[in-house]
Amino acid sequence: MQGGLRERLSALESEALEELGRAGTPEALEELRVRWLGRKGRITRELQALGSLEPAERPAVGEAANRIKAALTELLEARRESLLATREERELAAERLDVTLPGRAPRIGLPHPLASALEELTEIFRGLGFEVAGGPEIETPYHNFSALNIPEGHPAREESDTIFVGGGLLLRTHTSPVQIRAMESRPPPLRIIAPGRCYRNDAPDATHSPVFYQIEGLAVEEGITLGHLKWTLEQFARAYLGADLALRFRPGYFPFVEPGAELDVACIFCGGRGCATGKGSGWIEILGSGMVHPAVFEAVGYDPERVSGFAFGTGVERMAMLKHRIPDIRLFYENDVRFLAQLA
Ligand code: 2NM
Repeated sequence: MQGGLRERLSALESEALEELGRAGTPEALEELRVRWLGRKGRITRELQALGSLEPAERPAVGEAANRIKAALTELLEARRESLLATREERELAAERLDVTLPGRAPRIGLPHPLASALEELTEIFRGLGFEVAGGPEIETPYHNFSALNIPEGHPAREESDTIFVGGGLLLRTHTSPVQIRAMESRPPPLRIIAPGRCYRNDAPDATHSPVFYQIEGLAVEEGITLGHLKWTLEQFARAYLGADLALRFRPGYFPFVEPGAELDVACIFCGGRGCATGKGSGWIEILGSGMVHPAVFEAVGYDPERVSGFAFGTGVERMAMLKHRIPDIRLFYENDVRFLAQLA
């Protein structure tokens, strides 16, 4: 009987050791522990069988059983730790981040060339003492035409040039109505520019776009002269296009000014020798201007006997095209990223 128990214990030990070697996960190992060393485990049950032994045999067999139990416990613990370590290593390897890997560079947006031109032009006029004014893009014919001394039936009112939106309203064809509204709402002196979007019923081509930007300017106070206008325009043109520019100031007609004048620059393409851009003249018109017509002052309630003023208007695309040698106004509105990035 005694020998039988010892042998069974030793066989159980080999069996347990073999199973232990096969357990591949901490969970499988825990199952083994319960099966072998738990309260109803096989080793535990063998130890309970000690009670049926001769009292003299119990110590030796008990000692052997306890040694096996201790050895198994120790082995289980060691194996568990090694399995846990292996698992953690595998998990860490799977989650590994290479923090030295370069990030994906975000694509940075760029200001649109028109936005840049608008800002640059605006800053020049700010530096000359002008404030920025704004107003609606949908206008009344009164503010867009009548108050500007453009009577009904005038060719500038042609349906073919103006986009009407119904309700007797239209899309402003210039930013002059902003100046009219400014004069209506405050007394002189006034020194403002009106940058903004304008609309005309034009078919698009290299120099026309149905949507375009203008900057207009207006200075009103006692004693304003054509000399002030000429000086202001020269400062502006040199600041934007270059200090050593050849300029030409010549008469021109607009219903809302008297006298009216236009400013030309020597053609950047042919240097003034004459080419298609300047229609052979060697000069390119960059803006219209003049002394505000007394009829305009009367329309807004200013006294033309007391104040005088100058006004001017220029196309933002046109100015940017000249400065950057852009051949076609439609490039501003097609949003070809190659063009946009090249100009930014
Ligand atoms: C131009 C040319 C000449 C102009 C006049 C006014 C106002 F409202 F004061 F009468 N604003 N803008 C003006 C004058 C605009 O653009 C070519």
